[in-house]
Amino acid sequence: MIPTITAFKASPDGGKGMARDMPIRWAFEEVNQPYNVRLVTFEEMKKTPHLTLQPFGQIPTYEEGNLELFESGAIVHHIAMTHRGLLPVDEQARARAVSWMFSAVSTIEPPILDFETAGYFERDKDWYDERKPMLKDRIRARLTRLSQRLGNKEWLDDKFSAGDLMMVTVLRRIKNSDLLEEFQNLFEYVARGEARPAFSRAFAAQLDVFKDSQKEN
Ligand code: GTB
Repeated sequence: MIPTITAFKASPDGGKGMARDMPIRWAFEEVNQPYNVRLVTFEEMKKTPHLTLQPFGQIPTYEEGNLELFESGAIVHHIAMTHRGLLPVDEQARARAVSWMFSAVSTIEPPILDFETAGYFERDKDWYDERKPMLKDRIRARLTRLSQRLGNKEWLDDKFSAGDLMMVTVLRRIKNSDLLEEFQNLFEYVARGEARPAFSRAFAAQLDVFKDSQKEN
């Protein structure tokens, strides 16, 4: 059965592939699993039936037969667990890869999200300019350790895994700031992820959706 995911009908990211259907598309492409996409508007996301699939009224979701999932990390994990190619067969290596998946979303992403959210919603506050360097320093603290751990390796563990897929996805969110460039090996790590053929196919698919949404406007 071909799984169906949901994505923004009109992504606010301007086609940059920043919304969270992107890691799922990428995971599908890595394991050569075809998938369908149901596009939803912001309005539809906040109502049933979408709310039944995603309790917070967000994308992405995943449906396959009677299995319904939400949370992009959990969906990537499910794809990786049910196909070869994104998690090592060796039990310990697999557990390490899953640690990196969690690390991406629960250690690296939170300070990045704080910084992003402040940029969207707090820019006009009189304390924003004072707070911004502090938020950037919190990201730097995490990136410093991550950069040290990656060193001159290609991927976080021996081979590319779902851990790298999630980590690259999270790091892409700061691509437009100067932060990533401060860490040359992380900058190159993200570029390596984006150079994977599976990433390119996923990126092109989401860009097509964005271009179509522009035609409709
Ligand atoms: N923890 C959930 C997961 O990982 O699945 C978070 C899902 C989530 O944040 N979904 C966002 C959403 O549906 C879209 S991806 N937001 C609508 C809402 O909450 O009402 C986050 C996102 C949105 C936009 C950009 N952008 O414009 O650059 C980037 C990322």
